[in-house]
Formats: sequence, structure tokens, C-alpha cells
Amino acid sequence: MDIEFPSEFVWGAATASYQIEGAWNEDGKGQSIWDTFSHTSGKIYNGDTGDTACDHYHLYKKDVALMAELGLHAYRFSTAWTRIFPEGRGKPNRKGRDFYDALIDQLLDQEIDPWLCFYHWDLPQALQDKGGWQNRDMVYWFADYAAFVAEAYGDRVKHFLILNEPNVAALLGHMLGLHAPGKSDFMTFIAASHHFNLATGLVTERLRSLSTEWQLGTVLNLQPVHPEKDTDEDMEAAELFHALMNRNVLDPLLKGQYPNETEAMLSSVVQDDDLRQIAQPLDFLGVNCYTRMLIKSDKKSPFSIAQASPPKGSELTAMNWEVYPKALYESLKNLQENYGNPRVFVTENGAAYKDELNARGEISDTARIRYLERHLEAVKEAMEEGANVSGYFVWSLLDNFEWAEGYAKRFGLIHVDYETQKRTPKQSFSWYQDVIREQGFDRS
Ligand code: GCO
Repeated sequence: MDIEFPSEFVWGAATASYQIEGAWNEDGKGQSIWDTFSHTSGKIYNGDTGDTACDHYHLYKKDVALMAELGLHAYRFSTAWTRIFPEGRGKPNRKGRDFYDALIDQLLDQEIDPWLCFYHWDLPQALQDKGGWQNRDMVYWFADYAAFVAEAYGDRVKHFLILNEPNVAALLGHMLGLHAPGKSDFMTFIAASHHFNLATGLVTERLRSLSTEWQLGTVLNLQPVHPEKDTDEDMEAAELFHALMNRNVLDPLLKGQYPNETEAMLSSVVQDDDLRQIAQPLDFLGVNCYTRMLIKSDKKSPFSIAQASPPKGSELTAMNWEVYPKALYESLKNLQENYGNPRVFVTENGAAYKDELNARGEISDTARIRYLERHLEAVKEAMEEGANVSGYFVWSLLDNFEWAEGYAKRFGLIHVDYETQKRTPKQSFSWYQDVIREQGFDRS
């Protein structure tokens, strides 16, 4: 076999509550900032919302059966905070808690390891109304919620992911206004960035005091940042973006300090004991990586940083993201060489393509298979050079609500017809079935 992985390598797939569950206001669930944002006209392509999504809330047994058919070792999902605490705090909602109980039991019945993420962006609106992540109290409200969830399911769930991509949530939701809660303010971005970091450390400390049984990690979006041109201006812009996007979360978590480039920006929100609180040892790091970031200097943009277009003729996915497998290799090598080679799981990697059903109702998504193969090759190359990688989760199990893009972008191994909720495994589903069974693949 051309590309082979160790026998204990974990093969998974990932989703997120708001992107697949639907039932946005059912069985006592409260309103999240993504319910608010998607119900605000002009925010989401085509006016799409997560009101129904893949209706996973009602179809989860069917979806778990498909995961079993796929042969998944692990399934990464997130709990909707407002399903468990409709207002974010206070009295828990029994029906919401029961849903995740049933999902976890269904997974265990099929011998699929549940990997639970406490937060994949769907903050309770009631807490946003109190300032959300800009408010330092969020850190304690989140820790209370995470501790409740860990104690509710921790007898069966052994892997917890604390936050999903805090760096992306801070930037897109609080600086660029492209994601919920739709803020575009530098100090809101800075405060949210720091409070996400603080929350990660506090939850780690709280959960360690509750059990030594659990494997605790958190999920970061790590994309290497390259200057568009080798000019001083572009290289400086790339360095600053790397500090804002990657190092502003990596350095406090793994080194107990903020990067020089951003330390002064954060000084107004960092309090004495914070950096010690943040740098609590984790059992693993989740790395989400899709492509690289190409950055150029642009005096008219915030921080004089702008994203450059991929080089002419680049191969692109339906998101117009450059297919650049080396990005995943570089992200993994960066952790090995600059952050003490922590245990890593690739917790998201995948691609959106224009998937169409052929006359026989099949989807031959060969471009996605090729994308996944090339990125797994990059993972294997990094591992052969000593990177400490223990598993890989495809984003995503199902086509789903792709945030501001709505349902226009399909990342799933399984096609979802949103009118009928019919699930159709794509060719990549069968390909991944073989990869999991063989622990590797021959290049196509
Ligand atoms: C995340 C991602 C997912 C996206 C995927 C494709 O932060 O984990 O935003 O929710 O759907 O990365 O963009």
C-alpha cells in the first residue's frame, strides 16, 4: 500500500450542532447567536438558516447507522449549549440533555467513540445580550456549562474538545462581522480572543478536578501564512497575521505567553494570573487545516493586512480555497518544531466541491477523494519526520449548513437532499470506508 498508517491511528468524521441538527426551537431549546444571525436578512447566502439543516435532531439514528457502515472509529460532534441551558445558565433542559444521551448511547452501541466538543460557535443569545465573549464573565459561564456537560456524559465520553476554532470565531465573529454575533470592533476581537484562551485553561483546570479519566483537547484552525510577494511589506503583513491568527492562540496555550507582536494589544484585557491559568497542559491538540493563507500588505485594510488571491491557475475547491496539501504538512511540522511536538489529531480536513447526482443517483466526487488523498499523504510525510499525529477526522460526515455560505457548499462524504432529507453516500464515502478498513490507501 502506498500510504499506510499505524494500526492504532484513529479514523473519524466531524460535524457541529448548528450545522446539522435543525430543531432550532424544539423541545425547550433556547435561541443561539447563530439562530439570531441566520434570521437576520442579508447575513447568509440565499437567506438560508439552520432551522432544519440536516434534521439530525430527528434523524440521528439513521446518521449513526451510516457512520457504522462507514466504519468510523470516532465521531466528533458538538453539543448545542442552548439545548442544555436554553438561557446559557440556570435550570438545565431535560429534553436537550436526553438528546445527547441518546446520541452517545447510539454511538456506543455501534462501537463508535463519541468525541464531544462543548462549543462550536452557537453561543446562547441570552449570554450575548450580556456582552458575550467580550465580557470576561463568559469564561466562568462557559466553565460551568462545560463542567455540567462533562459530568452528564463523562461516564461514556472520554474525549472532550473544549472550543472549536476560537481564533476563527474571534476574527470572523468579532472583528470582520462575517459570522455571529456579527461584531466588527478591534477591542471586541482582542477581548474575545483572550477570553477564549482563558476559558480553555479554566475548563481544563475544572475538568481535571472532576476526573482523571478524560482526554482533554481543544480545536484550533491552523493554516500556514505565506506572503504573496517576498517584499518586506508583504512579509511583515504575513508575520502579523500569523501572530493574530495562529500564535495568539498557540503561544498562550502551549508557551504561556502572547507573541511580541500582539502582547501590547492585549495588555488592557490580560490580568495577572491569566497566562498561568491559560497554559494548563492538554492531552492533545485538534488541528483544523484546509489550505494556506496568502497575505499581502494593504494600507487601506485593518492592520494593513489583506488576503491575497491564490496564484493564477491554482487548483481551487468550491470555496475558492487553494488546494495546497503542504499547508497541513507545515502546520503539523510547526507544532513539532516550535511547540514541543504535542499529540495532535487532525480534527478537520476536507473540501467542498459542486457535487451532482448522475442519472443513477450516484455522486462521483473524485476531486474530493484526490483532495483527501493528497492531505493524508501530507499527514503521513509529517509523521515520518516525527510529527506526533494520532488521528484524522474528515470534515464532514454530512453536507451541512456552511455558515455564511448557507447550503451552497457541500463538504460531506454523504450528500444531503435538503428537501427530502435523503442521505446518499458519495464515492468518497466508499473510498474512506476502504481507507479505514486498510489503514491506508494506494494513490488513485
Ligand atoms: C470550523 C469550520 C467548520 C466549517 C468547515 C468548512 O470552524 O470547524 O468552520 O464548521 O464548516 O471548516 O469551512
